[in-house]
Amino acid sequence: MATGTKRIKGISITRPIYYGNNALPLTGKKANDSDHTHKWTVAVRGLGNDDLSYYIKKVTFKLHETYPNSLRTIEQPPFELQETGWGEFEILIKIHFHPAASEKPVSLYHHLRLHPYEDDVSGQPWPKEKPVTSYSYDELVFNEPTEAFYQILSDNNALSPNLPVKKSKDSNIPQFSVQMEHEELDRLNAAQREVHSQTMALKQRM
Ligand code: SLL
Repeated sequence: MATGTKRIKGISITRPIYYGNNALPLTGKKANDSDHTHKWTVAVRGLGNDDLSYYIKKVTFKLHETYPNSLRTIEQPPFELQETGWGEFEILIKIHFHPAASEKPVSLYHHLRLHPYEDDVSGQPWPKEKPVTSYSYDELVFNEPTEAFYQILSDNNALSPNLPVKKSKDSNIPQFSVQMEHEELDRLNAAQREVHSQTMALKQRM
């Protein structure tokens, strides 16, 4: 067996990623020349925009069949794809890892989002010039990595995920952060208290 292909027992490594899209309405000449209404970018990104190419070899994006050459391959960072179009659809994102990892590609599904489904946080209708963003945060888990892959990850100081502490003010980038996790937890706790108090009130009435 070649060196580095041995797997390290009992270890698992996690890498954080964002995947999703930004979209803006098309304006001017471009909008008039075709039935396309939006320009959008679908991307796989690291935290704080770090270059993921030390462990990701390529990313493929499978678009709707209405697109010419609907299987697009991005072999260099940033692993993103810009397009224009008229409709929302599901994109199959496949992440292929560095050969030393001996890992199967990971498939992720992203629903391309072009339209704001809600008002702006200010309660105002969504401003036209504000990009619509839809990103998911996930952690890739590598169980029993090969020695070579472990080496690559540790050389890049990447053995544990590090979610940003605060939410970013830039609405173009994903907003996942420790702060957001805490806010979500607060909302869940509040909902749980509400359910409890309604249950108690109902019980009393009965
Ligand atoms: C819908 N089920 O009807 C979806 C399909 C497909 C979007 C959306 C094609 C662009 C092109 C395009 O925007 N397809 O013609 O190159 O909403």
